[in-house]
Amino acid sequence: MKCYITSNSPYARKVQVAAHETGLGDEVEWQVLTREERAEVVPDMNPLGKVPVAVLDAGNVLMDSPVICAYVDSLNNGPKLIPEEGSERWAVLTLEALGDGLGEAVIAVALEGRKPEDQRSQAVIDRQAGKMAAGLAALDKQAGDFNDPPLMGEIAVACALGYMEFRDVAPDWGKTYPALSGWYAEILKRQSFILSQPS
Ligand SMILES: N[C@@H](CCC(=O)N[C@@H](CS)C(=O)NCC(=O)O)C(=O)O
Repeated sequence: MKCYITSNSPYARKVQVAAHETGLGDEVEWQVLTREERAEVVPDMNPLGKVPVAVLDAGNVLMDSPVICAYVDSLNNGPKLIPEEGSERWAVLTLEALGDGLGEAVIAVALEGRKPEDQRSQAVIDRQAGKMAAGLAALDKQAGDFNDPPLMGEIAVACALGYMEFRDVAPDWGKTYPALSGWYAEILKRQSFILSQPS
């Protein structure tokens, strides 16, 4: 399997972490693209032009990080990152969706904030920052119950937080959300996160 990623996408990082956590990191051929290469290469595989996108050995394309991560987990013979059944499965997928949604809000705040002042919409920033804060508050309450070792939900949350720190959109967030921040400091020590740091 070939997986197209960029070096700082939180969604691409999810796939990297999932592959490393399941021992499959070396089985994937990682294609790290620049933004320009992404614009050139990715639309032929994913019409939305987004990474991550994966091409399987048989040639079929998988897109969207939840799909690619679920595929990686399907190849995994060890403990699953996504439980195969029961309420745990839906809890993990729901936490993954919350992590992904937090990432979307963070990206929206960062992109809007980078626009020249006369083109920037404070209403957009406030709306997305509100979602970000609500997501962080909900996660801070749940952090004490997070799975250890992490499953797919925790991986998505940590990748979103990693991007939030990388773009510095919520300086000092750890003071407001101490449980989440303490948990995040620990998960960053895992090899899978060290190997996939945004750059
Ligand atoms: N829902 C998608 C989101 C992927 C996504 O937003 N990727 C961004 C990078 S973080 C991207 O490639 N954006 C390029 C663009 O929108 O043109 C997933 O989970 O994979």
